Amino acid sequence: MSSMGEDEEVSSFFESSPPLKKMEDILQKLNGFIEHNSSGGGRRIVCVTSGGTTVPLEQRCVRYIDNFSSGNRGAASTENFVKAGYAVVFLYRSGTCQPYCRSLPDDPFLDCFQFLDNTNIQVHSSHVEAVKMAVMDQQAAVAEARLLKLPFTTIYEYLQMLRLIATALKDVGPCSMFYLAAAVSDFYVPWNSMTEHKIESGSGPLDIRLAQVPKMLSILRTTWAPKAFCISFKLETDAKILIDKATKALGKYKVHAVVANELSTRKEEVVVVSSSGNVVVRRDSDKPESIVEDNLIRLIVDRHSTYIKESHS
Ligand code: 9Z3
Repeated sequence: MSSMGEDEEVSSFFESSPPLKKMEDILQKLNGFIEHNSSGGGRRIVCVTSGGTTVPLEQRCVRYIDNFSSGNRGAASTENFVKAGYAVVFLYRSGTCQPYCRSLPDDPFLDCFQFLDNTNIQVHSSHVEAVKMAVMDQQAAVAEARLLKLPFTTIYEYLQMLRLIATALKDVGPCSMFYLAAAVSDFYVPWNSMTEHKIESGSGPLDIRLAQVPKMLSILRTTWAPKAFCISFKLETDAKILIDKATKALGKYKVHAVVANELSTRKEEVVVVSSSGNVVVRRDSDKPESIVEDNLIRLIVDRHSTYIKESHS
C-alpha cells in the first residue's frame, strides 16, 4: 500500500513516464486550434476522449494489456458536438472508430470499392452514401478547423496528452468542456519497474504486479482546468451497482455529470447522473438510424449552456 498523497502519486506517475514523442508538434497544433476557435468567433471547445488505453508490459513493447473499447461512443459524440457548433479536440486510441466513419464497413474495408479497369475504381452503390458522408463531413470539419484529431496508444501517452490539452484549454474557461469517454486502464506497470526487453518465455508462469493508475479526474478539476465543464463516464457490467458507483464518482471528483452505462446495453441507453437528478437517455428505438449520442449530446450541450450562463452572472 502506498502512503503517498494523491498529488504526489500524480507527479510521480508523470515523472516516471517515458517522454511524449512529438510533444512540440502536438502543442503547436493544439495551441493553433485553440487560438483559432476561441479568439474572434469565441467558439466552445470540447475535448472528447475515445477508445481504450494500453498498458505495456515491456519498455520495448511486444505485449500489452488492452480493453474492449471500440471508440464508437467518442466518434459518434464528436460528430454531434461538431453539429452543435463546437470545435472538438478528439483524443483517440490509434486504430479505433473515427468520426464520420461509423457507417463504413471496416472488415473488409475494400468491400466498399469496385475495380472496373485501371483508370476506373468506383464506390459500390451500397456504400456511396456512407463514403460521401465520411469524405465530405470529415474534410469540412478539418478544413474549418472544427476537428483536431490526436492519437494515443498507451496509458502514458493518454494521460500526458490529457494534461497538455487541459492546460492549453485553461484560459478558455467555462466555454471549454471535457467529455471523458475513453476507457482508461485502472492498473499499469510503472515504467521504472518494467523490463526493457521482451519477457522471456519458457520459464513457467508469469507473475506481474500491477500498480493502480492515479486518478487524474480530481487534479483535472482542481488544477489543470478548474473552470471547464467536465463530464466523466462510469462503466459497469453489473447493472445493480452502476448508479451507486456513478453517484459516488460524481461526489468524489466533483465533475458536472457522470454518464453511467452498462456494457451490454451501452448503445441503447445511458443514465446522466448529476446534482439535479438522474436522467435516462435512450436512442429512439422507432428510428433505426437513431443513436443514443444524438439525444445525449443534446442534453449535455444544454447543460453546458446553463453552466456558461451561470458562470457569467
Ligand atoms: C465509457 O463508459 C464509454 O461509454 C464506453 C464506450 C467505453 C463504454 P465504446 O468505446 O464504449 O463505444 O465501445 N467510458 C468510460 C469507461 C471508464 O474507464 N470509466 C472509468 C470507470 O468506470 C472512470 S474514468 O471507473
